[in-house]
Parts: sequence; C-alpha cells; structure tokens
Amino acid sequence: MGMEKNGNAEGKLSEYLYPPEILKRLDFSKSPAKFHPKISAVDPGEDWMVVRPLQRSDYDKGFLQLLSQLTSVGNITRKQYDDRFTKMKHSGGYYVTVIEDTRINKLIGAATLTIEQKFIHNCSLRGRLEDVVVNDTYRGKQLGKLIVVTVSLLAQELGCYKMSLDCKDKLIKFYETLGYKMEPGNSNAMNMRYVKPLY
Ligand code: 16G
Repeated sequence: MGMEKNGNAEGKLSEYLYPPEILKRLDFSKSPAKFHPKISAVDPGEDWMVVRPLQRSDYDKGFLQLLSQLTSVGNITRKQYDDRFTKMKHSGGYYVTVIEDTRINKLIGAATLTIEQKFIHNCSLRGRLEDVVVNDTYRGKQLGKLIVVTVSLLAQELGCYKMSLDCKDKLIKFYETLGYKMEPGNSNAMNMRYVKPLY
C-alpha cells in the first residue's frame, strides 16, 4: 500500500484511522458545554493527556479493555482488530477518537462519530455519537465532556446537519448539558436485538 497524506504507511502501528490535523481545527467556544477549567482537544488540561484518532497500535494500549467498560466486547484477536481497523478506514465515515494517558501508554477515554450519507436535506450527512466510554478512575477531569464535545464539534466541522445518540436514561442530563435535546414527539430510540450465540 502507498503512503498516505499524513505520512503513515498503511499497516504501520502509528497509522491513524483519520487525519489527526482535523482535531486542531475544532473551536471549543462553539459548544454550549461549560468547562471549568477550560480545556479542549488540543489542550486537554494535563501534559500527559492527548486527544487523538484511534491508531492501529491501540490494540496494545487497552482500547478493547476500555470498551468493555461500556458493553460486551468479546475476545477480539489482534488480527480481528487489525482487519476491522482497515475496513473502517477504507469505508470512511468512522471517526473513533480516544484520550491517552501517555505516562502509562493506556487509553482512558473514547467516543466514535459515525457519518451516514443521506439523500435528504440536499444530500446531507448525519452524525451518530457512539460508544462513549471513560475510565472511571479518572473522574473529575471532565474527560466525558471533553471526548463527547470533541466528536460533536468534529461532526459539525465535517458538515453534518445533526448528531444523534441513544443512551441510558440516567445519562440524559449529562448529554443535555452538552447541547443534546430530547425533541418533543421525536425522542424515542427503539432496538431490535438479533440473537448471536457467540457473545
Ligand atoms: C450506548 C452507546 C452506544 C453503544 C451501546 C452499546 C453512547 C452515546 N451510546 O447506547 O453507542 O453502542 O450503548 O450497548 O455511547 P449494547 O451493547 O446494549 O448495544
């Protein structure tokens, strides 16, 4: 495979899922979220923290263990992780974003923006906020807010006309402080679960 714009040969461990430069363009003053003290994706408040796109090497930085604090993940091999990373990258529209504690090379927060291509709204784009998780031993550092606002601003930056999420009832208040609204008459999430015997 050839070299990419950001200089990462595909398959290299440092390879990013999406170009990290986009995160530098986000204007945190556009978000209704209040940060005390003020932090942002480029300045997350501690010099040992970094907000960045998922990397191929994050299999070794506890990404899947972090996700398992959200829901069932299963025993994913390195090859499975690698193949999924490649597929996400090639299909486009997957913006898995993480926070790393660089002192211990471990991921401590993650959230994903997925972008759907639409015909409606003049061939618009719809963002979905997915798989938000923060290591709860890092409480008090506004990391939940930081990672959600990062991907929400990213959706706007990339041209989405709206961003949607579903969550546990107890998290509604949290998301409301970040600008998400229960739209009257239009706030139901429904699921159909397919039984998969493997997990
Ligand atoms: C929550 C997550 C969703 C995740 C799901 C997993 C957010 C905003 N929502 O709804 O992204 O995929 O939980 O739960 O993070 P499940 O394993 O029951 O499908």
